[in-house]
Order: sequence, then C-alpha cells, then structure tokens
Amino acid sequence: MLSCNSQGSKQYQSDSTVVVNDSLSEKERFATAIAKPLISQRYSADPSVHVFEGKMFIYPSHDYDAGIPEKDDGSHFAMKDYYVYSLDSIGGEIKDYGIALQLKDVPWAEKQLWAPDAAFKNGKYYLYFPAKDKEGVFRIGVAESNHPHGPFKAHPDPMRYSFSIDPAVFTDTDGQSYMYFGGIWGGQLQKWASGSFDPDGSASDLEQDEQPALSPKIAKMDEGMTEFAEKPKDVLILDEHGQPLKGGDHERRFFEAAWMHKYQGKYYFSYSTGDTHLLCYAIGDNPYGPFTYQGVILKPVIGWTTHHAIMEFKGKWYLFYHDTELSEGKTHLRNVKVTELQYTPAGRIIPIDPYGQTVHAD
Ligand code: FUB
Repeated sequence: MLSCNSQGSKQYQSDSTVVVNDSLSEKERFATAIAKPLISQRYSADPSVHVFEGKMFIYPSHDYDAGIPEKDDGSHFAMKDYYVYSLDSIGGEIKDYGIALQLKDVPWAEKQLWAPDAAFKNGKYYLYFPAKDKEGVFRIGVAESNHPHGPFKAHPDPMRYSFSIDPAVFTDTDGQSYMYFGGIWGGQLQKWASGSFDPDGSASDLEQDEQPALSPKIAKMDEGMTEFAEKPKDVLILDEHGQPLKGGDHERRFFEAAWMHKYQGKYYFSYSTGDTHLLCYAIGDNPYGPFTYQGVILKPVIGWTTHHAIMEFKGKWYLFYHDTELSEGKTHLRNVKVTELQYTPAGRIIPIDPYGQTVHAD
C-alpha cells in the first residue's frame, strides 16, 4: 500500500476505461455517490459479508486516527479492534454488536488488525484476521465464538504456514472451505517470494514488470477450520492468451483484497489492483483456478485503498465496498457502502462507477 492521494488528476486505462472528471472537487464527486455510508458511528473498511442466521453479517476493519503519519508500508492503518454489524435487509437499519475482538487479547499480535473475514462450520463461528507479530511480520490469526457477532476468543498462535494479509474464506457448495490471502507492498507478499520471509526483500513488486506478477495464495482449510489442510499454493491469474498477468500490468495484476464467489457454477476470483485503485475479477472452473482475467467491477473510489465482498441475499447480488466519504477523503479513515451488483446473461459483471461522474470512453 502506497500513499498517493488525489485521484482527480489521474486517468485509468483498462478494458473499461475510466476517465476521472478533473474539473470536479472531491466534495462534488461525493455528492453524486451511488451509496451512502452504512455505518456512521465509527469508521469502517474492508468489508467481508456473509449470511448467517438469515441476516447479512458485516465484518469490517475498524479505522481510527492513531496519529501515525501516512507511510508507504501502510503503518498509519494501525487498527486495534474489530466491531461486527448486521443488516436484515438492504436499506434496513444497521445493528451494531460492539467490540468483537481486541488486539490486546491476541497473544501473538502486536499491531495492525487489517481486513478480516468470518466463516461458520460445525456450529461455530470463526473470525480470521491479519496482524503484525512481534517481529513485524504479517500473519493470519483465528478466533472462535458461538455467535456470528462474537465476542471471539483468539487462538494463542497464528495459523501455521500463514503469512501476509487479507484472508477470505470461501465455502464451496460441497462444504469444503478454502482460504485466499495475500497482499503486496505493505502486505509483504513480495518478501515471501523465496518461500520464507526475507526482511530485506523488496518493498514492492516494482522490479517485476516483465515477469509473472506475484500470486495471491490459496489453502484448503482443515475440518476444524483453524488450520490449513495443505501448504498454501499460488493462485494464477491469466490474460486472454492464457499467459500469467505480468508484474508491470498494474491495471490488472493482483495487489490485495481477495474474494471468491460462485455464480452459475463458475468461480469468480475478485481483488484490488492497489496502486491503480480498481476492483476486478477473473473466472475459473474450480476454487484453485487458474482464473482468466475478465474486467473491472468497481472503478476507483475516493481514497487510496479499495476492498470488497460480493454476496447473494434473497436472490439479488450485492457489492460491499468502502470509500472515504465520512472523513472527506482521508485515506485511512474509511466507511463501508453497499450497492447492487448485476451480471449480463453471459455471466459478466457490469462495472460500477461509485460516483456516476466518470466518463466511459470507448
Ligand atoms: O485496511 C488495511 C488494508 O487496506 C487492507 O488489509 C487492504 O485490503 C486495504 O484495504
């Protein structure tokens, strides 16, 4: 994650080209936002959403201002707890369950509780979360509860073989669960290129332009849902010629924020492109992929990061995402939003413009 504030002067060239209208201020762009913040009592970001007990449960990061100056490694995202929320219906009232887990109750973790996810199996709810350990290395932890809203009790150690950030747990229709994870730059994925952590490894993927891009990871979950059943494997994202996307392809390569959903029998792997601020997706025939790049889901939001969850509720599909409307554009103080997601009859996702002021070029 790198700081790079205003997107107003940038043009994003991709298959769904976005030309940001430079003449509008951030305030004017927020005024045309297609959705309002869902949670206004505190900042919230990185939504993961699942239907449990007939409701949509939202598991976001809890942003706050720790007074840490903005840095390329994302240390200003210094979150120290998680709150859980639910919605009975889209447009309904948000229910706030209070604190679900705090950093001080996670024995192995030192700082930066980043994007979490949750799962349900065998009568228990599991919260998965990344944090930096005492050596400054991102790992993924797990915490358990009898309720979807917690409170969650953290395991004393991070998950074996876990590293980097942004866990997303997908349970397939046959009941098998998988975790997708990883994030480059501040998320440290590039420091694991050799298979073990290299503290002196590159701070980004910028030396990778002509090579295959760094891959997000997948691991099957064991029956108990608290460990991997296998060592993590690469998730390959291919271009239209069947070749792996290259590191220099910043408009399409994986950066962070993995999510998986299944639509009409196909596996949709979606993610953020980070420094080009797009949410996009790739389709495959099984949870491991390979996945072939398809296009953009969400054009850039105001704020540096972009992160999401896609889920079905009562026959409609929704995209949960975040921007920075509540803080009037502060990168590290974000708020969750939701909008409907639509597909063409061929199963392509129709790209969404979060403000309705961008111009779609041919
Ligand atoms: O919230 C901290 C980090 O920012 C998340 O882990 C990333 O996905 C990005 O949204």
